[in-house]
Amino acid sequence: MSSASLSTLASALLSGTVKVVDLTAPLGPETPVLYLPPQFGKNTPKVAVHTISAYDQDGPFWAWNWLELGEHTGTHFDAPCHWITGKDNENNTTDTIPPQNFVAPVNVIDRSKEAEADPDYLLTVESIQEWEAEHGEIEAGSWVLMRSDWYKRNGSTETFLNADENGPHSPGPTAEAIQYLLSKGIIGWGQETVGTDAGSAGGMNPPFPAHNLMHGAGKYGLASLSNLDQLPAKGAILIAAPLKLVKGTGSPVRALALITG
Ligand code: 23J
Ligand code: MN
Repeated sequence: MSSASLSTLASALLSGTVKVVDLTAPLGPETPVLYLPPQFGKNTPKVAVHTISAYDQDGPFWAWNWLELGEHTGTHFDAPCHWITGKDNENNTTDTIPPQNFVAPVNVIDRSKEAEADPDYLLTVESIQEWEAEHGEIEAGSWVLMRSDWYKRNGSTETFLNADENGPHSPGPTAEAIQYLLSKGIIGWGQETVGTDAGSAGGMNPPFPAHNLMHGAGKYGLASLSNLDQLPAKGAILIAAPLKLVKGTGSPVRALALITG
């Protein structure tokens, strides 16, 4: 590719004909985190911010904090080593994933109406194929994100996790949908809920199919995304780079999209 395409992009960014959309939720003590019932083991903590100094006797001219922060907190990236199926893959940790993989085209499947009508909505192969018939085929190397408008619930853990005595109710993909997307060669799957799987995914076959199948195939996940309602179905570029945590299984990210118009 000639350097002209990058100069075109540079001008478009400066003139505002290419815009940057923030796909990231606020990250702080109020950020909802996943809750797993006891049979699944331990849980991740909420964010804690500890003051080192605030222009005071602990640091007269400066303010700084240290954080207690789970890798899988808020808007975050799942690396293949997060799941047992991906544990022996090459370059499966946040510090070894090739940086080229952090910038890619993105397909956005809008199922917000369906998720509003049914919080347990599951994206199926047929539904993806309908989307492709309307918007074009999902290409190898691209991300697929499901828009559900679920991010509008992220102000409270209760509305975001949406659990009752039967467990959490939030949308996600079927195992077959993930298999289909993998057959297309996608690089990652993401959505707006607390994780990349549906609330009901613990009872699926395999359990947590987005995690199990994507990471087994060496691919990535993005969870707790925001503002997918600002993206076109096709044509945007997603930028989502995890911290270079040594042997990291995932990381909070500042997820961004470039869009035109
Ligand atoms: C561990 C177990 C189950 C799930 C998750 C983590 C996540 O959603 C995550 O943040 O990766 S569903
Ligand atoms: Mn995760």
